Amino acid sequence: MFSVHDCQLVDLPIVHDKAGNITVLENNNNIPFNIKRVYYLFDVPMGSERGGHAHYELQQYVVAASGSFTFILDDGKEKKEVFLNHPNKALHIKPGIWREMKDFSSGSVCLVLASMLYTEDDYIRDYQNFIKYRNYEIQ
Ligand code: T46
Repeated sequence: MFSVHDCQLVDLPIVHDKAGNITVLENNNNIPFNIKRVYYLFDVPMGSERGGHAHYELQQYVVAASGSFTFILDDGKEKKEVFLNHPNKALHIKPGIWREMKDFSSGSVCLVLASMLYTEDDYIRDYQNFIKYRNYEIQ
């Protein structure tokens, strides 16, 4: 079982050019899992809150491709806030971590690289069930 301390910001490589920068992420190279799915959140109205769930198995790299937002991570014992505001950083979210997202700036894009295809079976959407799951695993 992972804690919020296992979910760290990772520096992403940048190919600098005076005409602009490129960041490249490749399976089995600079990503610690196989990317099975890519999705992104956009047009998030200011003041919206998203998330409110954990995943049993899914790992993610989350990048503020544009703008900024805040993730609140929770392992059932501790919480940690992570502010993302630059495409050169990824937040690596390990399995079994509850997350909330807030403070989306205007025009922000939240890009997610995910280790699994979408399945609702991988979600824990009820916080009490999440706490039960974490406590059961900790024993
Ligand atoms: C996370 C943040 C950053 C799909 O049909 N396929 C998908 O791949 C996804 C991610 C979602 N959906 C559907 C399922 C729900 O009806 O889109 C709806 C919203 O999905 P979800 O509740 O996952 O949305 P968010 O923005 O709360 O969370 C998602 C990720 O699931 C989550 O792990 O970290 O984006």
